[in-house]
Amino acid sequence: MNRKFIKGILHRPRWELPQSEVTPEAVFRERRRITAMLGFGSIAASLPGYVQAGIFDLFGEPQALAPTRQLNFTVDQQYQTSETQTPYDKVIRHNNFYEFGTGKQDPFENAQKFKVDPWSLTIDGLVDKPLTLGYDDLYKLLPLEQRTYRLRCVEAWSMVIPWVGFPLAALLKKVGVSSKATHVAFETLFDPEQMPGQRNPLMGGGIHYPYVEGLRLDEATNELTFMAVGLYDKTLSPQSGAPIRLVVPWKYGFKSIKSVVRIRLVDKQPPSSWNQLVPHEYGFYANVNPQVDHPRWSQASERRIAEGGLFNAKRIPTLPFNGYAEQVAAMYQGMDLRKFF
Ligand SMILES: Nc1nc2c(c(=O)[nH]1)N[C@H]1C(S)=C(S)[C@@H](COP(=O)(O)O)O[C@H]1N2
Ligand SMILES: [Mo]
Repeated sequence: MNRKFIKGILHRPRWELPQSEVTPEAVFRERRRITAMLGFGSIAASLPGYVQAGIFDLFGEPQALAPTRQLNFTVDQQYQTSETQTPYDKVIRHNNFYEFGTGKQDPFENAQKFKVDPWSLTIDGLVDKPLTLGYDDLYKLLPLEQRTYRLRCVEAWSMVIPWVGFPLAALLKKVGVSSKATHVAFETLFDPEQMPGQRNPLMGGGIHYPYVEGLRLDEATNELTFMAVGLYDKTLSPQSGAPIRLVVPWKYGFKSIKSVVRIRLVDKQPPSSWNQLVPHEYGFYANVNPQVDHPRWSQASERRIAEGGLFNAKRIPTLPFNGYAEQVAAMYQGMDLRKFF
C-alpha cells in the first residue's frame, strides 16, 4: 500500500486505525513523554487510544520500536570526549538512511520492522581466509568497546555519539589482508522488499542501490576506523544501521555506510554512492575540511545537535579532519585536499 510515499503530502488514510487497541507499555510511555513535551500531556493521555494514535500519526510515530538488547563492553578512555553527547532520543530520530526515505525522520518512521536476524556479513576479495559472519558472530567475534566520536554530516550538522563495536583493523586481521590489496569496498544490504527507498526512486533520493562506499587500505586500518554494532549501551536500532555499520569519524557522514553485508579487499579505488550520484559535490575522500566548501554551502561551521533541540542547535566551528588531525593527517601528507576533496 502506498501510504505516505511522499513525505508531508500523502498521509496515512484517517480511516486506517491501529491494528490493535493494545499499546505496548514502552510505546505508551514514549507517547506520554512526547505529548508532555508538547504541553498537552494530560489532555492527550486521557484521550481514547485511537485519538492518541491519530495525534501520533501527525508526527509519524511508529506503532512500536524495533527491539534492542543491552550489550557488554569496555569503555576505551582513549576515545572519549568531554563534549556533550547527543541524547539517545535524537540519535535515533534524526538520521540519513535513504533506503528508508530522504527525510530526517523517515528512517525512524519506516525502519522499525527491518529484520536484522538472521544477518550475513562476508569479508572477502584479496584476503587469505574469507569469512562470513552471522548475526550472533557480530557481537562475539571480537571484544566490544565503547568509543565516543563526533559525527559530522556533509550537510553541516553534527552529533556526539557513544558507539559500541570494534576497530575495523581487528576484523581485517582475522581474514589476513593480501599484499595485493590497496582499498576496501563496503556494501549495504539490497532488499527492496524491506527498504522502500530501494523500490521507489522518489523515496530513495536517486541513489543507485545497493549503497556502496570505500576506503584506502591505510584509512581502513587506521586506529579510529570502527565497526559499530551498538550505540549508548544497546544494539543499533535499524535507522542507525543495524546490525553493523562503519564509523569513520574524520570523514563526512556519508562514508559511514550502514547495515553492511559485504566488505571486500580490492586493488583499485572502489565506487562511492554519493560520489557516483553527484561527483562534483561529493568526493571519494570526503575528509571533513572547513576550508573546502560544498559548492552550495559553507563547511566552515556546523549545527551541533545536542540537548536543546534541532532548531536552537548551537553553531560551532568545524575542525580540520573533524578534530582528529592528530590521528589521521599524516595519511594525506603532500596531497592537494582541494583536488582530492
Ligand atoms: N546505507 C546507507 N548508509 C548511510 C546513509 C544512507 O543513506 N544509506 N547515509 C549516510 C549519511 S549521509 C550520514 S550523515 C550517516 C548518518 O548516520 P546516522 O543516521 O546514524 O546519524 O549515515 C551514512 N550512511
Ligand atoms: Mo550525511
